[in-house]
Amino acid sequence: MPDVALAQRLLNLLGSIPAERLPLGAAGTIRSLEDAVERNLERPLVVCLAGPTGTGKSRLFNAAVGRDVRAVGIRRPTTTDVGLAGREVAELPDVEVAEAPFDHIALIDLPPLEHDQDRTERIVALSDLCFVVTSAARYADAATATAIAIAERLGVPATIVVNRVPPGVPPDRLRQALIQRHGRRDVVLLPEDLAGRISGEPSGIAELLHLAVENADRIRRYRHDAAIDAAAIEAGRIADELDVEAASARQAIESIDRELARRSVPEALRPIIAGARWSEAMTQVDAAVRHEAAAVLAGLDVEPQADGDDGVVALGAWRQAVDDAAVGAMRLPVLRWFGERGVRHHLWRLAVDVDRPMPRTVRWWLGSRADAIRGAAADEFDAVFGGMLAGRIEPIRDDLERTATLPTDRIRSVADEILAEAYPTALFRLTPDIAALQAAAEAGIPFEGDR
Ligand SMILES: Nc1nc2c(ncn2[C@@H]2O[C@H](COP(=O)(O)OP(=O)(O)OP(=O)(O)O)[C@@H](O)[C@H]2O)c(=O)[nH]1
Ligand SMILES: [Mg+2]
Repeated sequence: MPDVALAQRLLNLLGSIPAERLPLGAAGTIRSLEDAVERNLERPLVVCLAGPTGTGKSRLFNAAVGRDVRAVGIRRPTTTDVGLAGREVAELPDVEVAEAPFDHIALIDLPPLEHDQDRTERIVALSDLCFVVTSAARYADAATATAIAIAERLGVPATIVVNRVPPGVPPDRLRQALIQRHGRRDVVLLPEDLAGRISGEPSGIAELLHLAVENADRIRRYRHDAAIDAAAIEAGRIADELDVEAASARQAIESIDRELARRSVPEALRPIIAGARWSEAMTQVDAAVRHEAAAVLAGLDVEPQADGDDGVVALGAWRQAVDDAAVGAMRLPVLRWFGERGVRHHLWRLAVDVDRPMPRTVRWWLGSRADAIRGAAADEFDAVFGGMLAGRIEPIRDDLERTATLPTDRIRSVADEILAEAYPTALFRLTPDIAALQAAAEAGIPFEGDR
């Protein structure tokens, strides 16, 4: 099982990109990633008990389940088939599932490794966590070493569970001996039950399974899922393709900004617009804006979008402002009353067509502020025209901006993290730190010494 949280993050990143922006085939990648995440979320944490014969695997299994579902015995081997409790495992459709008091875990009891190594390998391969069950008497034998080696080769984190540790054995010494034999690994010591109770009693195994569930995400991270890995590889390619698009979008944005800065009302159009009736003038301005917008986008592989009314509204607001400025500038109320009609009628035409001579009447009505008002109104007109032009380009520019800022770096880094080499399982510890270890000790889990 891989890091499902990472896979989920990759899925969210890919999902944040509008479908029409994704390259061909990306939809298929997203779907298979979705399936893989769902499958992984539904899948229980698969924990197997593997190891030499007679070390108490089946007894631990029974203790975890809370009743005698597996034969336990002195005959060697006792177990010849696979036992399963808690949850179904997709790869073991024919194995009956014993009900168990633990959630989220599928616990598997195995025949002894010496008697069925193939089966042990197959089951370890599909497990998330392997408890290599050995005993104080058998910890040093070849079957224990082989079980550890199998888990390691398959990239499955393993905890050595030393079962049946007699009361007289000093735990530190036993740990030291284990390190000498198998290297520094995750080791748990379970004391021998002198009363010889076979099942139905709470045992260290219950707490171990509890710890496993609490650390399920971390444990799953050791494994790879082929479907998620494949999707991560694809995601890297998708990010590369999107980067190409992003680069050309950035170029287009630069070119648009450059062109926008250069564009203004075409000089030849000014007298035509200024001379026309207001409604006709608006049509002319609108056509000029459209023409300039087309020029800004010339050579780019984009289409201007359908027009809105914003341009007309902006033009109306501008003319109102010109009117108000003209009327406000008239010195006397009586001039205002008479002048309103005549002067403002001229003023916006003067503002549009800066080469048009100012009629004496206008000059007379507005007095010394005539030039300033005309100049301000003209600047305002140019600004409104520029705003209309920018408004027409804006949706296209925004669209390009979105393409240019897709989270491709994050997609690549999450994909890389998914594909990064598996964590070294030799470093795996079921209890990740001293604090957790102490907490475990307080909870009665029989860990002793440090690691
Ligand atoms: N006293 C004591 N006996 C135990 C303990 N755990 C297991 N046994 C005994 O050891 C013997 C073997 O136990 P099993 O659970 O069958 O061992 P196993 O590892 O499943 O053996 P295989 O199925 O052959 O691999 C049985 O007689 C158990 O009663 C323990 O903690 N204390
Ligand atoms: Mg058994």
